[in-house]
Amino acid sequence: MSERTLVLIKPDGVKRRLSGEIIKRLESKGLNIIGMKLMKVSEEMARKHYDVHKDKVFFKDLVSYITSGPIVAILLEGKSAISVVRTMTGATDGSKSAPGTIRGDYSISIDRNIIHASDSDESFMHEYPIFFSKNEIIEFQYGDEDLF
Ligand code: 3AN
Repeated sequence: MSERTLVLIKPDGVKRRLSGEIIKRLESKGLNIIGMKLMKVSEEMARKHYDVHKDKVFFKDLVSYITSGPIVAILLEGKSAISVVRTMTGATDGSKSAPGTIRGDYSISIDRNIIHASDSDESFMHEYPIFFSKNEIIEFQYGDEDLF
């Protein structure tokens, strides 16, 4: 079933010039980009995005990290997009995520783990309006759906 998901290439991913590599993997898998931009995250946006973690000890660090530099926000659409992208992302702790996953290949840390990806449709519905307005979502047919 076609789904949508949100990916954020976090400030460490952008600074390490991994954006192209990550976008390449997502596109090659067969996911369609329907929104994408380089942007700065305000403290208010960060607090809203990480709302579920507001009582955790690392909440303050999460907010300061995601606001520390530009991110690339990407909206994707495709078959089982949420679970497919989570599988490609790998476990939260980069030192434990499997080789072949994005974190497994590029991160060795739990708090500098390069990428965020929605973990459920509920999270996606909460998260995506923080980063995209309606007119930034481009709906079009790639026309190659039968190849995937
Ligand atoms: P994921 O990004 O894999 O869905 P979550 O939702 O459990 O992971 O956590 C959100 C973010 O909080 C993670 N991407 C990570 O950067 C950070 N985080 C999670 N657990 C810890 C922890 N124990 N210490 C520091 N940061 C953490």
